[in-house]
Amino acid sequence: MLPYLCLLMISVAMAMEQDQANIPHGYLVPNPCYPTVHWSAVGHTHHFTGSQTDLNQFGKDFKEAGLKWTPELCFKDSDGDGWTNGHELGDSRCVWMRGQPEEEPVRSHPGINEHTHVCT
Ligand SMILES: [Ca+2]
Repeated sequence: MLPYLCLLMISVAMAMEQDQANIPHGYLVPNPCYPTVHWSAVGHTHHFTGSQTDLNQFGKDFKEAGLKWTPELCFKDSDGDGWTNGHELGDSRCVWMRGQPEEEPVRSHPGINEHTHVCT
């Protein structure tokens, strides 16, 4: 049982790394509760673990976009905080492409509304 659990955890971690590379600043999204900690599972409700059952709205929108950074996903405000996903992730003009440097710094988390999120 333990080897299967380890394989599952490794495959989840590898999938998250692939997903992080598909969005601007995917490795640097700040945790609204702990600014010095990055939220590595950006599309999930928990900052470092991810499963298909705990997707936040950005994760659902990212999945709907085919796990790619598209103009539609970029211009969307997934967490409803008034800022587009692109603005929060440092791509206000929605021109970023995988592997390219970002034009702006990351500002906030696109799937966690900092105005309503309760830190526990
Ligand atoms: Ca937003």
